[in-house]
Amino acid sequence: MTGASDLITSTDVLLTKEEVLNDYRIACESREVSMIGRKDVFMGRANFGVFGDGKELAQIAMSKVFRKGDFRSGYYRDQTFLAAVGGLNWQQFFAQLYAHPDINHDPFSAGRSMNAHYGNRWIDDKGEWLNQTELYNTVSDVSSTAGQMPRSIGLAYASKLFRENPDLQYLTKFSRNGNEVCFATIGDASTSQGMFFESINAAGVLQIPVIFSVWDDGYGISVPIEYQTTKSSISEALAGFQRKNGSNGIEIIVARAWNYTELIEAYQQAARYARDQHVPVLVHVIEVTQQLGHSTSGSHERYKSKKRLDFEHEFDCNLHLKEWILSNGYATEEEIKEVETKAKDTAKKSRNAAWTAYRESIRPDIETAIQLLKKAATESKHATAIAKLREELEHTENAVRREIICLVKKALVMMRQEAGLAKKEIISWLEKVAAENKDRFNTHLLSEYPTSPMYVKGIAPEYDERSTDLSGHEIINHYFDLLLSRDPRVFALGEDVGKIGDVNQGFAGLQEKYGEIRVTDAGIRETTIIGQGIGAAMRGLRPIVEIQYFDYIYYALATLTDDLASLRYRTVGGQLAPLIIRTRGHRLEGIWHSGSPMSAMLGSLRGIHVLVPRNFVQAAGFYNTILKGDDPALIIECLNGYRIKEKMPKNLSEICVPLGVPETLKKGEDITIVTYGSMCRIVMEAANQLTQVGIHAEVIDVQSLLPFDINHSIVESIKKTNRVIFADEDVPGGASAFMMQQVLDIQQAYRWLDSAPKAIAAQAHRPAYAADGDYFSKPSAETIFDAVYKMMHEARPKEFPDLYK
Ligand SMILES: Cc1ncc(C[n+]2csc(CCOP(=O)(O)OP(=O)(O)O)c2C)c(N)n1
Ligand SMILES: [Mg+2]
Repeated sequence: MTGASDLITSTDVLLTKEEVLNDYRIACESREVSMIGRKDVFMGRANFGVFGDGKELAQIAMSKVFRKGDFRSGYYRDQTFLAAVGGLNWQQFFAQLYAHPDINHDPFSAGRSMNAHYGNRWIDDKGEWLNQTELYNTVSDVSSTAGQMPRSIGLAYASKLFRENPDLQYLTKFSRNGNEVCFATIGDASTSQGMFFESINAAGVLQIPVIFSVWDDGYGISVPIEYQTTKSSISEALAGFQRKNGSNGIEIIVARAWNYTELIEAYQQAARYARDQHVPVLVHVIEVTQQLGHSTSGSHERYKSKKRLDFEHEFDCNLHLKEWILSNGYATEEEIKEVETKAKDTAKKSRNAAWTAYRESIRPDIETAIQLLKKAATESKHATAIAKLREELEHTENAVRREIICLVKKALVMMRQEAGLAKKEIISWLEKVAAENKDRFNTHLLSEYPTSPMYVKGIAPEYDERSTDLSGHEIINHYFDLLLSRDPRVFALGEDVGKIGDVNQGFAGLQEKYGEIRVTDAGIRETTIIGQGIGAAMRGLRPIVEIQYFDYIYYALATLTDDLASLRYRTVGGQLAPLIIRTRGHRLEGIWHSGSPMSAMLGSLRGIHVLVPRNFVQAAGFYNTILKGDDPALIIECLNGYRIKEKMPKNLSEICVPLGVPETLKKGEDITIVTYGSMCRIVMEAANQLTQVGIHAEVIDVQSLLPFDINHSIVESIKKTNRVIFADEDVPGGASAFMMQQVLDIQQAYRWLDSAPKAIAAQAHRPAYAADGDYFSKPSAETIFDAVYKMMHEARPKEFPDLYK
């Protein structure tokens, strides 16, 4: 490890007076908005604030080497950087602080994220990619500490793919020869997270253009660095990763947060390594301060010593920049004063403009509600009480939409037994604002553009007399071969995916055919495998990344739920990562190979399609559907299906399975059994046995859990059978309960039931090992048979006498 000055190959930092004064202006404005923002929270204008004070200079230095086409993957301290590259103006900064739910005011999240969570928009209003090489790109920030790290690997990895794979040159919207660098930023305390270490290691192995900047202010809220980091220094702790004598690894540069030229030189050097040579770099920015404390949630005087507070005052980077400017003769005291005064003015004006715009956006609702309540009072028997509601609204300072609607609904309840024009107007106004607020707060969980995979039409498999039976793994292997040959954007990545073509040979022989860059082995690092996929998908590629066994998805769950699943929503449709996560599950054996944690997925992956094909022809159809669209998907293949024979369709590369469309596997009129995945075969076995005793079950494979039966076809089956069982091998109250809720509640199927509905699931514990462990842990054909028979016995006891009496 070396200090910045030892590493600099050119010490000529050429700075004009104009540039220096512009830097000082940005630093001053940034500090001012932090201070005003903090006051706004204390005045009750905003709920919470977290700011970038003390980090201004380092970020200005970083901005000088940030080019169009690059990506920032950072965290909530980065306001100065964003402002320096033009990715943020201060009015927008305040709009987000106030949670102004309008993309024209808070372009990062339209009020959906708390303040300091930035991001630019990558697509046009038709959902088509903009030219990223002409943008300063920022991935929308997540709050979870180190959550930005895994995707940083993918953002940088994409540059490697663009540089090394000539077939990708046509993707001119995304790269110019892989010259793009990913700038990842993180706080010192957050480097304690596993995600950070995993990312550093992955970068060192992969040799990709990522610059990790650690803003080291010595604290993670109140916990000092001694409790966070070995040797209290992340650059020392990571010294073994330093690249040397032709080894792989990372470059490590240290620079002080208050030293303008040292910082500029450090970033120039870092950018040369990363951009030119694709060598990852850690820039450890030390002696960082935090003038205003961690956030508005409390003051840092509670936990910082006087000595530390004095240090923070003395090493305020903005003061040091000012001194440097004066002592190097770049400007006079008067010129400096002028910059400071203007910065104050700009900050104040931006705040006022943002606040006024935010309040103006709510004012029409307040005025309308007051008018409605006035009119209601003239009509209603409850005039006095309604007048009180109106007064309450008139006297509520800075009323928000919730308060307005709440008061108007109270009036409606008072008028419940009355009729009249005013009441009618209230009802239609409530409907109108409900629709508007749905638009503001509930849209873009998934793609809402013409490019959505929901619009992909089904294409059925076709067979002829030459169609032969092949094992599931041969079918999917053939499919992946066709896919890799037709679409250079697709690559496959995961543990054992490369050389041996995955543990079940889905990619067998394909690395040899398409090269290591298309079919690639990865280390055992689920979180950054997902991150590698997310980042690459954000840059126009179509990765298929693999979680070797479904149960191990838990290692990556934080990244999947916090980052990938929320991406569209938190950017109001502005950002996307159409990643495919491939895994194999169901009917595995043993505690860590249960293959069935489906409800955990349903609970955490809204924003990702969750698909459960029962065989490999269906799986191929789902891959095609997802690849034609722009959403991410989790595709869970049936582990015990790889060896089962299926008929090979002649149009394998074209078939598409539409999302949210169940398939009826067997017709019947006595009972509907709803299931998915490997349970389809077990349920079919039970259904065939049931036929022999005169019970005709209709078996439905839902095929896709998210989205679920979009055309409400299951209720149609229940209208005929009047009985239903939901069966799977997840925990009790898991995905079987989810299916039940969808059908009974959303599809209102309870109206047609003659028997109590039933959910069949596995035992609550993880499954025991081996054939008997599986049999006594998960539902079997006998479990299904018994449950159906019991239901039929209760309904028609004469026909179906109790089996066990
Ligand atoms: C996974 C997770 N755990 C805890 C938190 C709560 N939290 C928010 S910021 C923070 C401290 C982060 O400190 P550091 O990384 O040094 O960044 P700094 O705020 O000092 O710039 C904590 C614990 C969180 N956001 N995410
Ligand atoms: Mg810190």
